[in-house]
Amino acid sequence: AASLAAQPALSAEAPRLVSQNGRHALLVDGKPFLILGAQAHNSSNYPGALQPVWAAANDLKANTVLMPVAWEQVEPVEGRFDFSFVDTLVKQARAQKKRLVILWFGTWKNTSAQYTPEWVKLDPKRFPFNRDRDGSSNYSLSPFGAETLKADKRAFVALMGHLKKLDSTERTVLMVQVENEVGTYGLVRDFSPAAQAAFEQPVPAAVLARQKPKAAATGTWREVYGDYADEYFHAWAIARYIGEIAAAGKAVYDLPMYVNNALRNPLEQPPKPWNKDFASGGPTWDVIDIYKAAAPAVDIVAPDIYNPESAQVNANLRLFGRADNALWVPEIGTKPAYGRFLYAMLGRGAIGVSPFGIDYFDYSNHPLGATATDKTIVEPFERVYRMFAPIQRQWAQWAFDGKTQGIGEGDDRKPQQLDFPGWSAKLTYRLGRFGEAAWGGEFAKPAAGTEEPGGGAAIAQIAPDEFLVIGHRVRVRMEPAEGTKGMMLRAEQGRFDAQGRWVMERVWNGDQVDYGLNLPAEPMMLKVKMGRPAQP
Ligand code: N0T
Repeated sequence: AASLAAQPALSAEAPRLVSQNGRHALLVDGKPFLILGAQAHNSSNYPGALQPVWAAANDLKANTVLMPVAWEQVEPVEGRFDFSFVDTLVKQARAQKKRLVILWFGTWKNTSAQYTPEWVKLDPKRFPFNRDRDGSSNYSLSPFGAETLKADKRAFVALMGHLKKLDSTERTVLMVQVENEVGTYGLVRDFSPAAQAAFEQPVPAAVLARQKPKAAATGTWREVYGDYADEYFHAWAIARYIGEIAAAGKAVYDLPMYVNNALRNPLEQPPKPWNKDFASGGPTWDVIDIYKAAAPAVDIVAPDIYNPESAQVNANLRLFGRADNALWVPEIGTKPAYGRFLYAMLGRGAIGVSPFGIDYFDYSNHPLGATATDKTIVEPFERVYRMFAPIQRQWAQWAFDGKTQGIGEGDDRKPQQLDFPGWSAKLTYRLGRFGEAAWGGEFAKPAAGTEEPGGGAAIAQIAPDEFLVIGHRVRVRMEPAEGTKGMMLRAEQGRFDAQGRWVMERVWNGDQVDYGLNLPAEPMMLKVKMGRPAQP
């Protein structure tokens, strides 16, 4: 007993990412965890700014807050570190029963150097910017700045060392984002002498090895990639830079790490060579393999979703959710139209989601986000979080096991279908009580409140013939898979209690099932039992 007492407190297992059969889970305390996130505004990383962040995160029913930690704030004087904000943040997060994702705003924040300390900003000789073709200096720091890399890495390592000291027992911090929306707007790559020399080297074998379809040639970037060479090279240079920082940080404290992406148009297929239409060198979907090759310490490339067109959202979820890349959406705009896509993300097995700007700071993120700054900004997201919060761990496990699917209403308002082994879910939107209403007149009118697309559903196959249906503003019909016979036996409206047991509130029948399961404006949870008749 004496020797036991002398031992330090047992550390909880560090959060880590695991994969099976092309699906992913973030293990926290050894079990899949679903990040129901809330990202604070960019300038809320000061102790006095935290109260409106917790208030909004609580209203949202978020379990995790995504918060920047800025290089300028932790190392205002070179070599002297101040992590007092991190201490306050972690302490308050614990009191609020929230987990954290830390966003490292270092060399690049939305591609710019604005979050670097003054001693970096004021010394371009030591911390060089990208150069244009004519030698003129660009606004974005060069990934070939050896001193910049060294200094950013040192600060990041200090941050990770501090987190290790602070959090190895409680594991309040789940993941770390390294830099923010990197790349360069308006310039395809660095043309400094150091960059040019690297550009004329052969493409590294690790990059070629990941190229699909297999690269036709070996040689310089231009020889292998032609018109795409400049963008791919810049992606490689930035990825290598971030990868080195992430690896050094992990060596000190091994947490999952990711980068986020200001997206290029995902519907442009095949992608055209860069034409000033996105931040070149950022982790856009077409260069995920380059990032994987150049930055193996970066676990996830994540999309920041600020275009609410349903075709764009769905394409991005498809392109970023891969067998080698867990789906994780660290930013989605706060406009109400985005709310329904949470069903698509959680149904597709995302390890988590987070609207951006969940914070009652008096700053409106219109037009990327909501116009409001009050409680109404959380409502479209709370509506969905409310349903998942009580079953978050269970949902993450079902998703990891490949049992979940989900979708948000399309801008075309058309019916959708989700296929499961043995059964299909048919989703229709905007319908009055009788659905397709062959009768016309009043019967054919869309249901009130469906003027804009806003519905969606996520469904888990919790047993071979049993489904959990969560959704709002959608009509769901469960049907036997094409060519098979079967029927719905029972639909229970209910919820899960704190122990994870299903509590039935009523059985839906008659009008409530004859035309499909009409999920109303406020979401509902239904447990649906299907069955197949015996051969007569
Ligand atoms: C995001 C956020 C924050 C369709 C914008 C989005 C956050 C950063 N940047 O509020 O600054 O830190 O990651 C860029 C969106 C590009 C425009 C897309 C137009």
